[in-house]
Amino acid sequence: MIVESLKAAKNPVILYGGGCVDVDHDAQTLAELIDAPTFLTINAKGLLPPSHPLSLGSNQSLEAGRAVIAEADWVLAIGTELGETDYDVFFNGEFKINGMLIRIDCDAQQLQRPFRADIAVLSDAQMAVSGLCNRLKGQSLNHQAVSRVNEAKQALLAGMTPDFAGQNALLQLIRDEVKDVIFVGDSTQPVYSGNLGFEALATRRWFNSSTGFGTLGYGLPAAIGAMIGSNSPVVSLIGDGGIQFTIAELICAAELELPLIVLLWNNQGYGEIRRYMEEGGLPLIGVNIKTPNFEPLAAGFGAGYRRITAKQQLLDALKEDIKGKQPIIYEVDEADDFLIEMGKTFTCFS
Ligand SMILES: Cc1ncc(C[n+]2csc(CCOP(=O)(O)OP(=O)(O)O)c2C)c(N)n1
Ligand SMILES: [Mg+2]
Repeated sequence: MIVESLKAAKNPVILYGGGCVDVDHDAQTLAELIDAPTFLTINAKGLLPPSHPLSLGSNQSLEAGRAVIAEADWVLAIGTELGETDYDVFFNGEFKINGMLIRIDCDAQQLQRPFRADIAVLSDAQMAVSGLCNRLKGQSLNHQAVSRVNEAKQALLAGMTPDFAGQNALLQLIRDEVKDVIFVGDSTQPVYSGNLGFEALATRRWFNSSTGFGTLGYGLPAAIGAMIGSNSPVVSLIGDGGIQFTIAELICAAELELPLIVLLWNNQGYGEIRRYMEEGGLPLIGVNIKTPNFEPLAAGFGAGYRRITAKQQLLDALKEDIKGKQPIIYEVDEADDFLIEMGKTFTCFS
């Protein structure tokens, strides 16, 4: 029934969620066999390579991404909760599925919320994806997906702000410099930007609490856990507000001699909340907080410290510090010129 529906479809799309994180190359094969624009939730980042011609990354909360989904006559959603933080992160209720919805999930209840499936399949993601690939092999479906994807990409690039581009360029630079790096983020601006624009090179490389309740302070202890659990280099992304919730955990990383990079995003306050207040014309209450001097604080916890102000300085520092034996804070100020400079050449999907 699913195969027949996809064959009859005019402009299907695929939504892969975190439930697909262990699906093999078939995830890519299925997108190609169906010839559908494909979105990845934040937890599914890395399932398709960044420059894959059918991938629209994790941009389903942005207008150009949403339009592709809203126009689709069939939506194939696999292992995704279709939750707000992935599909309606600006909470404006504008995410719409107008076509027929096929859902595949290993949780029966999830198949009907928050969007009711027209066709619901209770299954492990790998089994379902491989099964569909087998059924579709040899059938050349053509849905002009690449041109729909390219059109949406152009619109997404045109809508990019310098801040967004600068923050994503910073993340991409680190990704390309530190092999197999895992990012573990808090609720801070570069994480919000990266949730949309960052392209992971493999799954399980991009974690943060913003996909759930977004508790401040998560990003530091979770990064320590990721480092212990994976033996990979880890960069914690955390703000000057959020780090104050759990900064004492630094001494744990020092005790374990973990060369954890803590990228401390400094904007002298609860920046994202301040922005909401400014945009809403509200009085700024409780967001311009006093933040500590992080250099002596780091030293007190047995951690290193660098104030990062240039691209080359960051690259040199990373080379040295990931081989080190202590956690280290890299303080970056949101107003640093090098970010805007890097953003000028940033293109998503690479
Ligand atoms: C425990 C907790 N309190 C409040 C919030 C609401 N909140 C989300 S982001 C944010 C601002 C965090 O500031 P900072 O860590 O400096 O990051 P920035 O937004 O400035 O980049 C706040 C207060 C939250 N997520 N968790
Ligand atoms: Mg801040």
